[in-house]
Amino acid sequence: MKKLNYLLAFTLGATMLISCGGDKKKDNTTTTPETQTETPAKEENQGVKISISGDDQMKFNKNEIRVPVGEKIILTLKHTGKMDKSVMGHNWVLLAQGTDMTAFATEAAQATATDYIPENGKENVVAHTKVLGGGESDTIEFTITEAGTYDFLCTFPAHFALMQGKLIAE
Ligand SMILES: [Cu+2]
Repeated sequence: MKKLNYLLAFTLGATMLISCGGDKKKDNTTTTPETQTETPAKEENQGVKISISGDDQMKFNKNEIRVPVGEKIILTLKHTGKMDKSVMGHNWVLLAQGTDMTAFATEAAQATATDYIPENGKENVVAHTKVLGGGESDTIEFTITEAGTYDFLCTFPAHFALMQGKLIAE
């Protein structure tokens, strides 16, 4: 009888252990819906995708871009032309509000060693892509923290007069 009690106690103990393990598994399954509800939030965090292109006619396909303030912007610049970047290079440069665009572009056009982003004036650059030739593309990420209107331009020499526009963050 004592042996039987011992066996019973042992069995009970083992069952409890198993049920404890089962509880842990249950805990895991209850966290699954939480991770599922996190998924849409992650999608929001993936950012707002913007695309803009430049061509062999020295033009952007957009002169106005609207973005939400405080959200990650994923911007892709595509050069839809065929010309080499040494003759028809394009980049997309976003300037801080209040920047003198003509002065900046003049400085940038001479900055051949730094991909047309001038050392003197780069503090005015909010975001920029690299310079692209025909068929190439570049994607950058940035966040605008202050609502307002920002100038964007291509800083390849002599392009900004035709290749510029406004980014409106709201
Ligand atoms: Cu250009």
